[in-house]
Amino acid sequence: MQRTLIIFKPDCLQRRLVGSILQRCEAKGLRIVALKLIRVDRAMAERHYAEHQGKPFFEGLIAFITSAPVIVGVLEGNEAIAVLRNLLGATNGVVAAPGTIRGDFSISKQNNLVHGSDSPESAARELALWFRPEELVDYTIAGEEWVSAGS
Ligand code: IDP
Ligand code: MG
Repeated sequence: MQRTLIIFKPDCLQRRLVGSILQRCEAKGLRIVALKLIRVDRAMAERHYAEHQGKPFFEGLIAFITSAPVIVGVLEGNEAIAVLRNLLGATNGVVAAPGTIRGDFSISKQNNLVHGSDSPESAARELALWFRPEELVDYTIAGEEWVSAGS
């Protein structure tokens, strides 16, 4: 089992798409380990997007992610990091494949609705950045073997 960070970005909440997108994640077989609604401050945004510091879109990205509340969460499942990235589709909503979240709901490079960790290293860094260990909830979920057996 693997864990990945998900952020429902401000456009996702403003467009009332959180439920539709979380539904796709749950239907796929990912389960919620943590979830919280927060307003991101500039320092947190800069830490999360540190790898993009200096890029032309950086300032706009920080302004966007701090502009309105987000929902940040942790999802768990077989190959959760790659599974979520595949559900999201390409970064740019203009070219993201239909059937993916960005392909179906986004037509922007920046306002692409959802963040997902891009590697095990990123997931570990991002989980530690956004959540205290006690916020990650362990529990059993009915029927899990029907979803995840045989991985
Ligand atoms: P990712 O979210 O698919 O991993 P990254 O390249 O890590 O994409 O970029 C982080 C975020 O920065 C993107 O999700 C998007 O919101 C924004 N972004 C990336 N490239 C551009 C761009 O060229 N113009 C505007 N915003 C961008
Ligand atoms: Mg990225």
